[in-house]
Amino acid sequence: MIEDFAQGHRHPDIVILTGAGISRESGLSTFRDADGIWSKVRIEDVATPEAFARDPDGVHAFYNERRRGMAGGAVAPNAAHEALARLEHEWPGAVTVVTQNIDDLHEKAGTGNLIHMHGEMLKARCEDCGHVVHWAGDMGRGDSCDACASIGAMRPHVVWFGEMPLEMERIYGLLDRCGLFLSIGTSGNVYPAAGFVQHVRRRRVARTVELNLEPSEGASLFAEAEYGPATEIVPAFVERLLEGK
Ligand code: BJW
Repeated sequence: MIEDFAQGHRHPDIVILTGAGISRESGLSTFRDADGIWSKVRIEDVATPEAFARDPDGVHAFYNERRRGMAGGAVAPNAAHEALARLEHEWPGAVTVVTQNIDDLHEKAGTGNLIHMHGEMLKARCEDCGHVVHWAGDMGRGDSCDACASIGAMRPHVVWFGEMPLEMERIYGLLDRCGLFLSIGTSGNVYPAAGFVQHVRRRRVARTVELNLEPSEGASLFAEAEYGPATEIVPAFVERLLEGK
């Protein structure tokens, strides 16, 4: 670490990468845990552009069911989301949450400085013209685009395997400037997010911390780690950070 801290930058910019584990205690499934989404459906059937081209109805059905579970406000942010929103508001430096999650729990908790690198469940995108629009109901092949009127081209605004995650240039810019990189509730299986810690470590000036239920795939790459449920370890970590400990 931590030259940033040691050199007197007591409140360096913070980048926080979050994954499905932070929303688990709000009732949303993770992907790779024993009861996770990928234990019930195959990635190749629902989370690739090829799957959507082959079976749009099947892919729409998968996302419609998950969207129904989230729309209507039944899913609420938990203490971990709330602690990160508090950090953003109370930390004197910049705090940015880069989430792999497509749920809206960070924004519901009050996080404003937020990048959804894998897209958002409650948005649709037109494959023909790229128009992105809020979408809370079911989506299907009969839907048309508000902007170009194309029918059948609306798709979930999410990033599937083989597609480029969103806002990567901005994210790497933030990683290049941060003095603390926190990774919360992610298994470290999916790139490029899984490579962020190595990117930050190359600079040798930033503190890297993993907060997860158990050691992730890339746990050994972090200088520090704490393990336990997000609703316990994230608020405690934020509290210590704000107290300067
Ligand atoms: C708790 C907890 C509690 C539980 N408290 N913690 C070889 C072949 C093919 C492709 C590749 C390849 N090698 C690399 C790639 C690239 C590929 C990739 O990474 N594949 C790997 C599988 C190897 N990546 C991509 O394709 C990405 N794009 C890309 O690389 O573009 C570049 C490019 C493009 C084109 C040409 C050339 C280059 C895109 C990846 C898109 C991922 N999309 C998904 C679906 C999004 C929509 C949806 O939700 O349906 O994103 S997959 C899924 O995984 C989702 C998640 O965001 C992502 C990460 O999962 P996450 O969040 O880590 O969840 P889990 O379940 O894995 O882990 C949960 C963790 O929480 C666990 O550790 C638990 O212990 C913990 N936990 N309860 C705290 N209470």
